[in-house]
Amino acid sequence: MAEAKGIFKSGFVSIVGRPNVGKSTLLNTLIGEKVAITSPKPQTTRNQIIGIHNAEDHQIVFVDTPGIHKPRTKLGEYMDKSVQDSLKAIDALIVIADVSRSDPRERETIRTLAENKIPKFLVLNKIDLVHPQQLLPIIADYAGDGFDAILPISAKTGEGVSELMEKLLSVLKEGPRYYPQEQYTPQTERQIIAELIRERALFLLQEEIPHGIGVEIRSMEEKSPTLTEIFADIYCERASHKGIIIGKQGAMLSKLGSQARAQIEDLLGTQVMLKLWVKVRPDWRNSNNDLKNLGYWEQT
Ligand SMILES: Nc1nc2c(ncn2[C@@H]2O[C@H](COP(=O)(O)OP(=O)(O)OP(=O)(O)O)[C@@H](O)[C@H]2O)c(=O)[nH]1
Ligand SMILES: [Mg+2]
Repeated sequence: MAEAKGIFKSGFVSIVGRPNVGKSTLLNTLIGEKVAITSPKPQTTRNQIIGIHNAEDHQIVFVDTPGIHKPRTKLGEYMDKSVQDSLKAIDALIVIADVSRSDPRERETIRTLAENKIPKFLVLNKIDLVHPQQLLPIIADYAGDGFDAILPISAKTGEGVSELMEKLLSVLKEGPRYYPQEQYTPQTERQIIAELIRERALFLLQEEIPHGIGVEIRSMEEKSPTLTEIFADIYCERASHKGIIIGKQGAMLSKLGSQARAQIEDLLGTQVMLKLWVKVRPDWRNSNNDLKNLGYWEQT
């Protein structure tokens, strides 16, 4: 960009919206790496996930957040606080709506978020699922809300994502490189691995069970340059859930383990020996201690 010559631009950009609208999918597409886990079930993301977009003349630090919902547990309150915290000290805001389904609560959430006085963009996601003509009334409906732009995109196919990036760059100001250029996330390998295991649980298990699951990496050891051994605990809330997670003769746990292992091997670039234990922790989502152990606590 000619006008940016000599100037290094940077900033923090939060990605917010209701559950399941595609915030984490967009983060991954923007970064070009799997930084955040995604799933067809709502309330997948539980805390702020940072993804860093690096270039020679700019750095954008994206903050993915949990979907905005009414908290019912301490974990829910923590998730809600993660969203509120992500709105402090940011340089721009991406608000996402899902155009493939209509939800009156979404309209209300977006109106509230539009009150933020920073540069803000409304992203209409999942356009690959609707006819272009369906977009016009939606755009018209949001037109008066004060967004700097309304951008139809598909986080999944990448359509419209480069236009969004250009819009962001046009509002970002001169600033420091907050993270080293080669870093695309500050999350630790342990954190990413715990999330990859949880993602497989979200895909493989039905309904409320995955929402009651937490994953703790007990140990991680490089046995050799080509082999990593990982022990992880899966917390669930009831003995009946434990039975379902383990499955008949261990079939479900073994499927979960082998799918997670494949993803972890991709991440680490070594072979992985993954040992999973399922533990019952009744009501862990309301226990300060358990939340702390699983990393759901004050983060800054
Ligand atoms: N067809 C289509 N599906 C999408 C698109 N973006 C996301 N999805 C799907 O929507 C579902 C939810 O995506 P996520 O990225 O996990 O949504 P999220 O907003 O992060 O959800 P929470 O973390 O639960 O708040 C997943 O099944 C995605 O594959 C899109 O552009 N098109
Ligand atoms: Mg998410």
